Amino acid sequence: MTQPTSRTTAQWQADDTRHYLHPFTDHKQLAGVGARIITRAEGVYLYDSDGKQILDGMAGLWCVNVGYGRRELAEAAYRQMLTLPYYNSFFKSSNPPAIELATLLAQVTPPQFNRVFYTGSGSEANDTNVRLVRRYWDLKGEPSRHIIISRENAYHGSTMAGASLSGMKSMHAQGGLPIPGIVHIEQPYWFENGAGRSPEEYGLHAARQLEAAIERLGAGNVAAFIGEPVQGAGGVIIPPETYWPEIQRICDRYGILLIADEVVCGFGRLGEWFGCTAFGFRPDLMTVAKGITSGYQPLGGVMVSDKVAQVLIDRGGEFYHGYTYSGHPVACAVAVRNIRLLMDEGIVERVRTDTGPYLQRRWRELAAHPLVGEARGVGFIAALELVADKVSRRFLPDRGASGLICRDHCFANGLVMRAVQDTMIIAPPLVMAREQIDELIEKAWRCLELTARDLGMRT
Ligand code: PXG
Repeated sequence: MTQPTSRTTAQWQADDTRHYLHPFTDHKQLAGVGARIITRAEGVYLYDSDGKQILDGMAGLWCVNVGYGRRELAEAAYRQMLTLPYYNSFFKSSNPPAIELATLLAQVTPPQFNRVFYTGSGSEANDTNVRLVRRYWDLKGEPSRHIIISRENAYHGSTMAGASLSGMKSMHAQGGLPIPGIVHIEQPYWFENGAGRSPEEYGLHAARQLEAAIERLGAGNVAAFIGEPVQGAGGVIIPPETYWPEIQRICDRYGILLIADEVVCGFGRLGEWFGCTAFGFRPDLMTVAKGITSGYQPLGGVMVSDKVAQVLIDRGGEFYHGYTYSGHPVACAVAVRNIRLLMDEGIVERVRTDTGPYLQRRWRELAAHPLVGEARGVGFIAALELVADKVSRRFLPDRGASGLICRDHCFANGLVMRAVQDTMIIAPPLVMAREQIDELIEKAWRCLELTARDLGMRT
């Protein structure tokens, strides 16, 4: 069924331009072209206001893990809205879905995690992390430990603390960020920074930037290190195997807390429930959002390890932090149902053993294209580097332009594939089947051809 909606696309776009300020958008530019109006979705396909079908290679925005149109999630929300649409978790109150979800999260997360602090989003959860680690060190009697080390080109959200933890210069330039006490080190981006080193050597080199920063700042001033197991919004930066074990060693050596931002990697994206398991490290805190509800409801949280939670509990005193929607009953009821779907239907397992390896095998075929310098990925996340020269890994002269050309061809050809500069990225719904993976690869190849043609490259 692909019929258009009651209003025309032009009518939707006119009101959109008049009244809606979109996130991460050049508003002047958007007003000139009008937004793409997505009206409905089913499985792994989106439909726009002209009835056009688009294969969603980005799972919405890295979040619709179980795919679109799952009645079970709609029914869970409907039932919960009728029973208890809202109540707060302040003033010694709680509610059944929040408790049920907390219990389930303790089961599916690594063993050190038995407690969750709920938020409404990933950004809020990372703000919570900043408050929480500083509170932890205060209670431990080491208040000078307040600096949090993050990485260049990381993405941890768009609130004041989230954007500060993020390592994106364009974000910092707007609004005087980062806030004090946040320091950034090199990202483990072998393709761009690893020239002359093997991935293994480069992984150690990049991790040791953390050690150098701790030595420079003084270990007694450092509270925590935060990182995405695989950087998502930064361009699907997959660290070499040696990176995370070395980060773990350094955090242990200096006694600093390790925070895994699992907003993108969590709930199956890498073919494991969490990215830290895939890369073999053991965080003290873990940021979750997105896939926790498959995006059907806004919800985030911080998983708090026993080591950290015990200090809060034993020392006592109020932690002056929380949100109106912490533990929202409808969002939590949907998350419980979503996690059960992931478990009962073996969705994470399938990505690990079947569709993930298949996607990765087919994705690497794209490396044969003259425009592609590297095709990388793990589980259901992947990237292509568009380059001028495969051997020297030289990017095209107008950095970022070819990525946008390719992205526009993708949309026009019924595929959502995102561009981060000249890196093309995908993170499809975890339920994408083999035939749909074939469709994705075929469309991606065609769009690479069209991009190369526009760039005047011979293919
Ligand atoms: N951490 C990570 C790793 C994320 O990817 C957040 C935190 C913040 O979550 P909320 O729910 O506050 O958005 C994210 C969000 C992009 C893009 O362009 C990615 C995100 C958000 C917006 C755009 O890929 N990720």
